[in-house]
Amino acid sequence: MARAASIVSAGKALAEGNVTDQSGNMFGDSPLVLPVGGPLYLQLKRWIEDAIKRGTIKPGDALPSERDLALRADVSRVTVRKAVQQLVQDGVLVQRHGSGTFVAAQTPRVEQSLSQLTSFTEDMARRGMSVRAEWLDGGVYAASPEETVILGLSSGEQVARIARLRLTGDMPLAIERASLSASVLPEPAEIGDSLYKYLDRFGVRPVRAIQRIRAANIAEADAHLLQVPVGSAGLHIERISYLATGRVIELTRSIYRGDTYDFVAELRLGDPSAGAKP
Ligand code: 16G
Repeated sequence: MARAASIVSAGKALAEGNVTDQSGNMFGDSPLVLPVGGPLYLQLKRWIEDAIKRGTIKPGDALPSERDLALRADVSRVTVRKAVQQLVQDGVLVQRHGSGTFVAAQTPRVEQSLSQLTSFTEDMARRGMSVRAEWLDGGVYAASPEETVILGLSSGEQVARIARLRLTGDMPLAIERASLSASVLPEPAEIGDSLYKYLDRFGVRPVRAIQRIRAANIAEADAHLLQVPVGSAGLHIERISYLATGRVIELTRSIYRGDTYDFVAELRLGDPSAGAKP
């Protein structure tokens, strides 16, 4: 009986958008009132998602233990585990070994114009966001046949390769793998924080680029670096950049997190006959 009464009062609190108890504990001590409809684990998943949306549970907050949640939601521990697993897969919750399950940090959405040839550093600075790079690889190598063709290298010419994880604060946003002729960049480590700043210094900053974007499911190694679940949505971007002379200066292939980036292009009414074959 007592339990039925507390469910009613929790339901009233939920309807009023307040699920914290008087002690200020984010989950309170009262039973969770799950939304109706669908399998139990999805009801619990929706309850947790709603609590995050309302701000009742905030990024970084720890989730109560599986046992606690099962008791409070009046469901089995298997149901709790299933709901939590799905939320971890969706990137809503993160599990840290030995310390529990937490609400994931909120990912900022970044809008990037597709009509400006800017660098990662400039894009972030314009938004007032911090930027840093973690080096994954950097060195001078024998060029692959593909690099030789795209970069227009003469036979036997070497390439400088730079692979970097790009982050804002602690949040990884993209992995960029660039190849340039080693004659342009003989010491890859010398680029410092920004490749384009380095190229600018030597008068070889690109003035034009062709960028190809396609959807990609992020594979295991990259997912690990980007701190997203394996197979989550990403954008594979290839940028081939040119000097004013028409020479290709850069071939960069990147994986951007799909949950953080919006690429935006301004479209204008064009001449419908342009591009039509005679
Ligand atoms: C951008 C470019 C990348 C370029 C980098 C230089 C895209 C998809 N890629 O991220 O091709 O190498 O900027 O940035 O926009 P940095 O000067 O900060 O090193």
